[in-house]
Amino acid sequence: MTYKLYLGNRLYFSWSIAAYLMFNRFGLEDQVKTTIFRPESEAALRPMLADLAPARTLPTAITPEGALLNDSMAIAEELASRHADIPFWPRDPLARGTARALANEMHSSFGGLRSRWPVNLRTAYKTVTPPDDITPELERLEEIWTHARKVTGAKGPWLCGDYSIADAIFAPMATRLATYGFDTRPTSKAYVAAHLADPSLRRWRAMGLANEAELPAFESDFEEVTWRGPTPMAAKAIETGTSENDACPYSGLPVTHLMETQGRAFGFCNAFCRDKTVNDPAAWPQFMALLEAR
Ligand SMILES: N[C@@H](CCC(=O)N[C@@H](CS)C(=O)NCC(=O)O)C(=O)O
Repeated sequence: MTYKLYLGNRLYFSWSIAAYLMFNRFGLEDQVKTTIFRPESEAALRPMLADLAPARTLPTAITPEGALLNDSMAIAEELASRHADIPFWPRDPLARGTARALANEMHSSFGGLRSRWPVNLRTAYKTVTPPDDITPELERLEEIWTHARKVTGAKGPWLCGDYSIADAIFAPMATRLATYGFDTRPTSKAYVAAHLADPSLRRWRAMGLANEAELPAFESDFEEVTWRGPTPMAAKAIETGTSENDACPYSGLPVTHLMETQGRAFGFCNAFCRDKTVNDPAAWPQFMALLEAR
């Protein structure tokens, strides 16, 4: 079974992050062929999406039978129906109902935050004072995230027990709070930190930093500060050296591009595989297996 998935620039396209997580975070990454569109602005996007009519929005997933899923929640629900063995939604009915309510509220609301503060995984800004229309939305997020954890008795970092669709759909919002420094309320702070530490999201960001252009249309003039997620293990690309491995940890192909970490050299089959690893080595299990093998 192979899905096709069409997404936007990894650093800026909010719903695309959620759709990627729906495949990557739930173990379906081997069943999907992903295409990334890189328009210079949202306005430049529409002509690029002619083949995704009638909706022409990102994300879009196409099922093996050809159904065109042009909406994040449609992708979520269709995957949940098709893969009953994967707990996209919590199994417990109380937790499931709560997760559905929250996911759908995210999808239909928070227009202030979504329009004023674009997702930007490239950087974080010094905390800005939220405009008046955003403060109630920040309070609402804190309220519903706290409510979900309380009624479902969530003990771990996620809203309704194990990571579910509700968490995937809130991931872009969590990064937004981190980028603009709004992760200050207690539940929000812990929840945002959990997303920023999540390896699936870290891989997406590491790939974005490796491969996506910085687009002025999505950037702000605020003062930039260090990314609010975990500090990545230090690593850098190198031109010469002797790689400990002969085969790329991702593709198995011969090594052509080198990276150094902890005074050791490792090789990859192309610049993208190398650079995504340089950006956050610990997010990549295949690389960590190599690092820890000796
Ligand atoms: N309801 C859609 C919204 C998708 C959406 O608005 N995508 C934007 C980019 S984040 C887009 O494709 N805009 C281009 C356009 O509307 O022409 C979903 O949840 O997936």
